[in-house]
Amino acid sequence: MTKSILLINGPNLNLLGTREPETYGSQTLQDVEVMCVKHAREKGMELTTFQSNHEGAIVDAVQQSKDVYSHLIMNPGAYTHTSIAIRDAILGVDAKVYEVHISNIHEREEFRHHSYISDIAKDVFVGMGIPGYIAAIDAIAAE
Ligand code: CA2
Repeated sequence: MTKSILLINGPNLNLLGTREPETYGSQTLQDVEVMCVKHAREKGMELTTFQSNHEGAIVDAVQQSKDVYSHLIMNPGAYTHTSIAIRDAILGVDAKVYEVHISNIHEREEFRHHSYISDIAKDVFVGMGIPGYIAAIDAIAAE
């Protein structure tokens, strides 16, 4: 079966490349999305992108991914640390979930140390910068 990936980025990740380059790099979200689509295609997979600043819209996207995508790559942004709703939506789909964080959430403020997603994710990539998204695509290709 061809693997199909939905890449979901959460709140404020639309600001990538516009500020805080020391934490989040200098590539824009569009740069990252184009790079991920190309990289997935090179590995023989289809990747679709989605970004929202709204928790409910992310819940909707996860629900609607059911039976459409075999894998989700998710950077839920700050909702990582707060959202039982996104966790519950993930538990309702069969897709394997790979969690990505550009920064190392475990070396930042205490409130970023806990993720509601990590224990239900197949793998977690933190603190690798933007290449963490590529690492997640490679991990899916290698399954
Ligand atoms: O390290 C990550 O990828 C985070 O998911 C990013 C979230 C943060 O709340 C998480 O704790 C860790 C914040 C995203 C903010 O993105 C920006 C990007 C550029 C400029 C400003 C914000």
